[in-house]
Amino acid sequence: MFFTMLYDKFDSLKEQQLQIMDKDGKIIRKDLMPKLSNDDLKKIYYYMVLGRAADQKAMNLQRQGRMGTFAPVYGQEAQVASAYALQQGDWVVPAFREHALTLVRGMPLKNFYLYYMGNEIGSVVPEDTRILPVSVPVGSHPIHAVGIAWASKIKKEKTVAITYLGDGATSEGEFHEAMNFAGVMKAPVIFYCQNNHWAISVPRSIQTASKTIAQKAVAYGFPGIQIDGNDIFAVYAATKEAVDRARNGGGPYFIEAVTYRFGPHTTADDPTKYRDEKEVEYWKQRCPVMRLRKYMANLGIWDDKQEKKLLEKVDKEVEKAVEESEKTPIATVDNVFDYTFAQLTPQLAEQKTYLKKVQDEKKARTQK
Ligand SMILES: Cc1ncc(C[n+]2csc(CCOP(=O)(O)OP(=O)(O)O)c2C)c(N)n1
Ligand SMILES: [Mg+2]
Repeated sequence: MFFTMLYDKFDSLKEQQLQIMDKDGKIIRKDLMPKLSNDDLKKIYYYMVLGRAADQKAMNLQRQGRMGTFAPVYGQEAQVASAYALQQGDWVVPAFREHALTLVRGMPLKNFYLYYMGNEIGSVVPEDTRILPVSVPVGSHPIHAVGIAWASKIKKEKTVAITYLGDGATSEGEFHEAMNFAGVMKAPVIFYCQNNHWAISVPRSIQTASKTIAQKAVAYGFPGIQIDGNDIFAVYAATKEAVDRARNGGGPYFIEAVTYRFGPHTTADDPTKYRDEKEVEYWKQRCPVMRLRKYMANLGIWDDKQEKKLLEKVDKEVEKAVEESEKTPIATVDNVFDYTFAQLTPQLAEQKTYLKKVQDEKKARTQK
């Protein structure tokens, strides 16, 4: 068998969570350990650290008024390992807290800054990169992923689509439409739900009466698995199984990655108003970055000197990306309107004409 049927071992109805590495970086399920070389581990670690550094910088920029509101990935960096299980040609359909993993798939870091600086150019992905733009409307994008996956199946492309969503998104009607559609069409799509316990101030406990979020997949006729979403080995193994299965005609797969956001929902939120600091502390003991670092240190492939060098390297990358994004000219009105619809709706055409007029008037004023 080309895949290990992890979901058979971890029945989502029984509240069992797939965990391969414990919170201290020790391997507790050697039998389920995925094949990742030391080089792979270092790469995954690099993207996680880069994601965290990019976040920290973005937070400072927002506080300085140089960037708009954004949703930090802080605490959820193990998402990187899921993108690492994809192949060239596979599609990523993100929500709004996935900037760490999009880097793995070739999204330039400066796009993240551009987007949240309000520059539409940030949504322009490189030609060979299959990532959809950030989707802020909660739960509306999984259905796009299913459509893309279905198209890939019809075209016999052998590519898969993976969509990322939060625990809160599973309460939206479109999420259920997407799940149903995926199951019926046997679309090669993976739903990767980052259950970070909160949807802004709404806790997971009142989001759904289901014991696990993963078990929702059962009702739609495909496997669902709950995993430790801060364990890069569990993340990689489950996503790899899901991707291989989908690519080989097995249809959709649902992964509930149990994780936690350490920071605010967005820069406009104050989590101390609704959650206990003790909860945050509990999860910080399970930090995905720290766990992988401990594992690599125990293996003898990582030390303080390498860590220092890496931090310096990512800081430079972050500074360069910010500099480039601040130097990029603001998107034109055409950039904003020309890429979503082949033919603009009458309302959009009217808005475009209006904005062009405003832009021309502004240009004329500044030239005087
Ligand atoms: C359709 C819609 N309703 C409400 C919002 C406001 N909103 C933005 S994020 C969010 C919570 C999302 O929670 P979850 O899906 O768990 O993702 P997380 O933010 O935890 O990553 C809400 C209600 C929105 N953006 N779109
Ligand atoms: Mg959430």
